[in-house]
Amino acid sequence: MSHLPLRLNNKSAYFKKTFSLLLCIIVEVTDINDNDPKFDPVLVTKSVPENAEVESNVAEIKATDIDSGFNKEIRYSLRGGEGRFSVDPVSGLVSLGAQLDRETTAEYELLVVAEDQGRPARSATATLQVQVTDVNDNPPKFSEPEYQLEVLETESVGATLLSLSPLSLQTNMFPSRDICNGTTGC
Ligand SMILES: [Ca+2]
Ligand SMILES: [Ca+2]
Ligand SMILES: [Ca+2]
Repeated sequence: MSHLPLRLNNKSAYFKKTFSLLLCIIVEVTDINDNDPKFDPVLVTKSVPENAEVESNVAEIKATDIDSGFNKEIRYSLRGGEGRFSVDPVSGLVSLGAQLDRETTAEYELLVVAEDQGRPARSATATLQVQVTDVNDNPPKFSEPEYQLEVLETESVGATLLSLSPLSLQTNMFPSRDICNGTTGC
């Protein structure tokens, strides 16, 4: 809004007197929605343990908009994430919407959309990468529930009969065991 003073002069020869009038004109510049919302940064990476509680906070992704009024009022929404995440439409706070399982999905890539309330609306996106970290929540398992062997009675003591590798669903945990023709290790 600007105030523009205008001075009008009226010099009358008859009255030999000067009258002046000060007129104030108010010019109000109305905003148009000519700016997109902006994320900074546009890529956020977060680590979340697979046993994190539902509704716990994951990240706060904020955008700004230099317009005014409705043209800068931002609402947030999410794309992707298989329904396991939700975002507060006003604050941009991303939280866990369902239980995670690293052994099923170890990483999610979400698109956070910020849309202003102008007419027409303008929008921007940011990427949120969620890396699900491992928790020791699975016991080791053998690939078969039962193994059968035939062993010659002439088999020498200490010979390897079967090599078993119990499979673990956890990361970096693949123990192995040899079954030998004896009561102790081969
Ligand atoms: Ca504007
Ligand atoms: Ca805007
Ligand atoms: Ca696990």
